[in-house]
Amino acid sequence: MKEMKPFTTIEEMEADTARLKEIACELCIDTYEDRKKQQEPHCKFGEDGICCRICSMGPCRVTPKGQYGICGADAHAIAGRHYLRMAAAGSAAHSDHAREIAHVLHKTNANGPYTIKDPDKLIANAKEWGIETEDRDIYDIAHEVAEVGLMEFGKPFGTLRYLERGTEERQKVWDAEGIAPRAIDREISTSLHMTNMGNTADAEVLVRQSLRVGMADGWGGSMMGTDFTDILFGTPTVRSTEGNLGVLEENQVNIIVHGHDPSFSEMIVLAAESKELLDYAKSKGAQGINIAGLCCTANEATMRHGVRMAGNFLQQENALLTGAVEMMAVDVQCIFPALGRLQECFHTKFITTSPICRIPGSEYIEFTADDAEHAYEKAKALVKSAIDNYENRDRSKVFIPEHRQDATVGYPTVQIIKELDGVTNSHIIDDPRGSYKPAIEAIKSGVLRGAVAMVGCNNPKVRADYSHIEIMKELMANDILIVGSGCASQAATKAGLLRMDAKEICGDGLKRVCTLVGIPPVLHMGACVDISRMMLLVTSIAKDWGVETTQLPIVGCAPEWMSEKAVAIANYVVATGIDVYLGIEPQVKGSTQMMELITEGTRPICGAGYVINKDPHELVQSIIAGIEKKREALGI
Ligand code: SF4
Ligand code: MSK
Repeated sequence: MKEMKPFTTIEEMEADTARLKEIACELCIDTYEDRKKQQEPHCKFGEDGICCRICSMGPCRVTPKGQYGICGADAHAIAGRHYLRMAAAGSAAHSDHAREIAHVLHKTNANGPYTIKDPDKLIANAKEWGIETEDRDIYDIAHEVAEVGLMEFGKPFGTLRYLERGTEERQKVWDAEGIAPRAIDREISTSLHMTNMGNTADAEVLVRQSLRVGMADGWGGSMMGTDFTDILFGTPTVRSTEGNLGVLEENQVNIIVHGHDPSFSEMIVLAAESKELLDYAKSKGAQGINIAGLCCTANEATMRHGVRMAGNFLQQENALLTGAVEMMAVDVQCIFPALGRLQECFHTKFITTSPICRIPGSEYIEFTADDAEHAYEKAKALVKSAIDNYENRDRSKVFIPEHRQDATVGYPTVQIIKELDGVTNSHIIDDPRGSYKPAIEAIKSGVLRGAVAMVGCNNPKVRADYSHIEIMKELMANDILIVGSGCASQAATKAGLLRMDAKEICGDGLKRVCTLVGIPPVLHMGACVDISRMMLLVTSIAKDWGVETTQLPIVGCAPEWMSEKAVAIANYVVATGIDVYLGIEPQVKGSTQMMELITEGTRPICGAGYVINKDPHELVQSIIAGIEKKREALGI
């Protein structure tokens, strides 16, 4: 029998980081670990969410001698307002990303550079929105879909169109509880208004608006971002790739794309594939051009092109510290400003491309939808400049860690349905969506106990990737299928859990399903914006099963989250009726009422809430117990 390739352990990953950290020390440059130490201990008021600087009478802090801010706001109001502002900022980030994609869709034309890669999805979206499709040019349809989509950001009346994709029961809950979002920008703006000085001080109301602004993300901006990205660049399909810093190549021009918005990285990938630039790279002594991704841009590019993933959030400095990167080109979100100083120690060109993300120390070359027609030419110029930079690489400074793992990626909902429908080979041919019934049968029979959406970032408050990997392994051993996105799925990639043979460490049931269907036990579903795909997956399963989303043995887990986007996500997942297990405490601990509201207080509103535990081993046990409780309630 062929020997199984070893998984990469957390200790091996940490040894790579330690070696790269030594390089940083030799160069007298700090990394996040140093800066974390310098920040410790964290400000207790900030950590507990009871410091307010919303107006210039403050900052006000809640202390034993001062229970109220100058205006009279108590700890619950202060923590609640801070929490809502986080959710609103997260929703703004995802949704503004989607808005840019909508503008790119509006700029498509048959001559490129942006074209329509998934016309079926475009037509389905057009029909859903009542847009005429018969006998129309595909680009006319695309432009109208983009316009209608853009109206979702600011329409004066009604609620978001995508809410109709929810189950009937969810739609009733959202309406009855006043958490059905109106226009996306309206919810973000309302949240900022409510938390402006002299407005809402009632924590319960602030939490309810957090659900609503989260919904504006998950069932608005993120969902649109995902759909329009598929229309533009193709709905992902299953692909083989590799992950971890070992994907950087000793003898090739290494270009890293980093961030979230794929409209820019798509052009870089296409440019790097051109014969002209490949020949040029060879003329400069390189064996090829190696594009690798970081964070969610990596997830987007790998799902559509098989681009290899250099790593997740806390690996961005490590990537530069290898000394082997000719260019790091970033778009938006999750980009350390530290990269601007770090690149000065190497030959690496650090390129920022979005007016949303300008960083000192970078070279700014703007890519926006406004100038879409020149995007490919600009990408070619960037790739050429990376090639020119290859000769400047100082080989005495290069250390590329050897760890890299095979991975199978690319499981959006359509792909999952296709794969899982094969569990019993009982395709329901009269259902155009396909059917989740075989997968449901697997859950009902107990072959699979349930499913967990593993999502979220890294956070130096906990050991990098440790919680992700420990939790996933335990879930796999307990026959719980995992769908992953964002940096969580890259943690799985680096460990080797996206390999087909990762089924060998699963329980018998999950192993059988993986073998029968030919899937890895962790299904890579994309970027953090793609968690909206998971909402549709859960909705479809609930519909096919004939139960409510709250009843399903399916939960979300973000053990290492850090971004405000994660707060928006957690809110829309809860509002969709799915419990969320968190390994990092939201900064509201200074308010007992807020802690109660986010863990229990949302349950009477939407049937779900948070479970928070910093210990990953305890957290995973509570996930398993939660899933088993749902199974018991369903009588399965
Ligand atoms: Fe202080 Fe109230 Fe102003 Fe906040 S809003 S800084 S609690 S006075
Ligand atoms: S990149 S939001 S660190 S998942 Fe999406 Fe990763 Fe979190 Fe950024």
